[in-house]
Amino acid sequence: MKWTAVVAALLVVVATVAADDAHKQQVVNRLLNRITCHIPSAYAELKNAAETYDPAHDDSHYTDGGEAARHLVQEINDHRVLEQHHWFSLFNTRQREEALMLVDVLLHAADFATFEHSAAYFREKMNEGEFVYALYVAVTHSPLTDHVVLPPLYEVTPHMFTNSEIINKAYTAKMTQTPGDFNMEFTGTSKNEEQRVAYFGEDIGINSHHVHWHMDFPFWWNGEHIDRKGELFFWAHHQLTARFDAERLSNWLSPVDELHWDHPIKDGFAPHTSYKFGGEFPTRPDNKAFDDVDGVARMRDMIITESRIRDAIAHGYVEKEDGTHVNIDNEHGIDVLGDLIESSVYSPNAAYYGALHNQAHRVLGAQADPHGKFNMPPGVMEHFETATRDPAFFRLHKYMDNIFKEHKDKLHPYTKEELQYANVQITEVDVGELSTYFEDFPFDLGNALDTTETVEDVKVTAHVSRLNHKPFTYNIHINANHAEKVTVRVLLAPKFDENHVALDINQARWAGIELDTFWVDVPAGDSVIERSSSDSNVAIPDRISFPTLIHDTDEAVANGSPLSFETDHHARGCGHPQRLLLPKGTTNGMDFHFDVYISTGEDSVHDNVEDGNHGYCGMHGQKYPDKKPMGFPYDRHIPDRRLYDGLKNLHTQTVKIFFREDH
Ligand SMILES: [Cu+2]
Repeated sequence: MKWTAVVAALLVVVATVAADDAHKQQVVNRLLNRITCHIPSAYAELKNAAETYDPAHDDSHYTDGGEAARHLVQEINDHRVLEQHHWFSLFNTRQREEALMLVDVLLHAADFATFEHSAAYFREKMNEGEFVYALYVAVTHSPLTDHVVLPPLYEVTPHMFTNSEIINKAYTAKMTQTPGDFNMEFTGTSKNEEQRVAYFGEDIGINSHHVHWHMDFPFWWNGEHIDRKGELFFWAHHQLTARFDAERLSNWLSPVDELHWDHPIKDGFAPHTSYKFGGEFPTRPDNKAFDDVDGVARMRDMIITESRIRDAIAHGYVEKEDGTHVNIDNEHGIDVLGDLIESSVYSPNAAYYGALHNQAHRVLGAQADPHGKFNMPPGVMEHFETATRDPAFFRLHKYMDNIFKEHKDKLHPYTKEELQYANVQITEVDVGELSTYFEDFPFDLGNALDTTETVEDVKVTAHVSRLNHKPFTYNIHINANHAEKVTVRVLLAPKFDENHVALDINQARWAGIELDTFWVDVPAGDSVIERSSSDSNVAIPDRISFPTLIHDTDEAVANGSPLSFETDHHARGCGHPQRLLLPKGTTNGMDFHFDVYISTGEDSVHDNVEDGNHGYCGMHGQKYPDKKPMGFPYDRHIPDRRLYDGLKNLHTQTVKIFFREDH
């Protein structure tokens, strides 16, 4: 073949792949658009599949011979599945089973056409909540949909991310055919001090990160092994907790206290949020004493579960079902404990150690109607989308975080040999201005509303105030004895508590926020490592809005051109929102430790790690890129700070974060 022919052939391949991606994107958009309405006739292929496809007799198109599809079809025919127009909660055992049946079907589709036709078919027959969950999980994990960008959930199921007042206004707008843009307030009033940090717990980006984290790392996952899943459960939630405390300190509030099963739950919560179907989310008053929850757990079960886990930590081993022991007094212990506490399918002994985290979410969610007397739907704590709104979420996670800390504090402190890295000396780190501000963010409410082919849609949006920061850079000046790849870890930690008492090194290290971890080749001699906030490996950029996604995809499909957005960059929804990289700080400047720690590049698992969101979310389908424990070198007790003070490869300084009222 002549080179021109080769190039032409390659171009055809590239164009086909691009067209293929655009087509897949369009299918996923259409499956999720107007999720509570039937597939419209304008989506001819999907509508046709929904009506004529027969998943129970298509064995050759599924990698399991069609077993999962036949099973689900049988359940539907036997009228065993949850009706449509009903709430769905992943923590409801039967509802979860049904959603997972669909995940099973989709993940066994041998080709995309089967994926598409199965999804269309079951979309019309299953509960909408179950369908959305299953489709999101399947798109996240299926190799057939590698480049598909999932639309932001806050625009697919807006009810779960906004409040009833906004939804009511949206309905009125549609009824009166008047476009509207409504200002979404945070719940509660300033009489409630917790409201000062509602901008964080109710941030739709945080909610979105949290729900995606649990889709990337489902507790029920029994497919291909996910690396360090238990440790990531610890780390992602530890970071959420530490970040929440930094926001609290920025607002003159004390760090969050942990939950106690035998004390009343100090803060109540009135969600002001409604299900699309199922009425209002239940409200919990202040100082509610815990009640046993019928069919879920008694409070003494929770206390027993906790003490079994803490016994394991004290013993330094977990007892497996067969009576053998797994030693946890080592750097892998945290991974085992994460699996145990959540608990996931990876738990070595769920019968004995229970499911502390999942049960706690259910128990907290049901406190408004613990005996089912009032037929209340699940509480906000029973959905990953809504859980962080409730101050009880952070109390619960502080409680579990302290259990993890008990284990970490038992491990031997790092030695000088483990911490030092003779090759590099950090001479100086200059950090640009760190400042934050609030801005308005609009999102689309179209999917909150029912639609018919006869009534015109009107544009309905909400806007919400959200925290952002000015982009910043920092330069790390180093001197290296020889050229080598190095690991750079950047941490931020509050310097003072709410009474302006300085945190000691052990308090500060546990309150630390991972800003970035990255690898870079350094030359021998003096050099400067330049890094910018937008490079951070813990954060993701804003999601592409659903209307834009639909518009750009339809255009690409119509023109046979590639998608205009970078699918790889936007494919994952897991990741701390980039704009929340910095805590709010204060008007006069709030003091933080800004630490840079450099160690050998041998800490890296992969030869090459592209910048992304691996810090809190790992690398999809690959090993976590950092060999060291998450949080290293501050994850263990520090008996004597002089050891850290003497390290040439650690640079620590105080910086200020300014909150700008008028930016
Ligand atoms: Cu979570």
